Amino acid sequence: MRAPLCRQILFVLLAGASATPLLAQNAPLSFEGFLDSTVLTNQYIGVTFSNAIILTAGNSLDEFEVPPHAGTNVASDNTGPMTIVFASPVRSFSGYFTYGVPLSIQAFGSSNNAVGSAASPYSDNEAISGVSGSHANELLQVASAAGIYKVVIAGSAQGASFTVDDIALITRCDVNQDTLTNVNDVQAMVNEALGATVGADDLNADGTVNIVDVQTVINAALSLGCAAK
Ligand SMILES: [Ca+2]
Ligand SMILES: [Ca+2]
Repeated sequence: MRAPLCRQILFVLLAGASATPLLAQNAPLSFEGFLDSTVLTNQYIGVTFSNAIILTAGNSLDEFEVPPHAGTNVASDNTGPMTIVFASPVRSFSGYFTYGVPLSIQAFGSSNNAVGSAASPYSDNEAISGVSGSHANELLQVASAAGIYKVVIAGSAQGASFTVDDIALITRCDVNQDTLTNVNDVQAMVNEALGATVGADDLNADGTVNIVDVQTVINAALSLGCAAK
């Protein structure tokens, strides 16, 4: 049986992409591949960090107290609360957090209005010195159907108070909302454009679900960012 048309198209597109960006936004942000103490800004397409720095196990990171969720790198708050701004709104933000002080995550909408928040259940969940019952790398999440444009993650006002690893984003291009943007989302978007399923994802907000919305998802699947409005 032949693959569905969109899979063939995507295969051609992927085969033609000779240099897939190293830092894809279509998968969780793992922070691997950076040198220790790299200041995070706009290395991930469509995601802008402030007050964030890479820590590497065995170097700046005490991995016994603050183990990575996976791999060897994490991001940490640097000189103050970490802010993450999204070029295109996300429906959900989550990550695996280890903290030495109580943590709060505030989510903001298009007019800087509060749209969600989360707080750490413990005051300290470090692997060795954390409070009884806690565990390192706790999953914290904020979500808003209206769209999250910015999150502010606050521990100590001076920074150096928490780490985060494997940040997962659900963008509007992640049609099936599984935190990955890939051929399955392209297929789902094609089905909507063909009328085979309900056209729920008018990504460019022009009042119709068609090939333009499909192209938007293809671009996101190719790690070019999700340009949905
Ligand atoms: Ca998906
Ligand atoms: Ca549209």
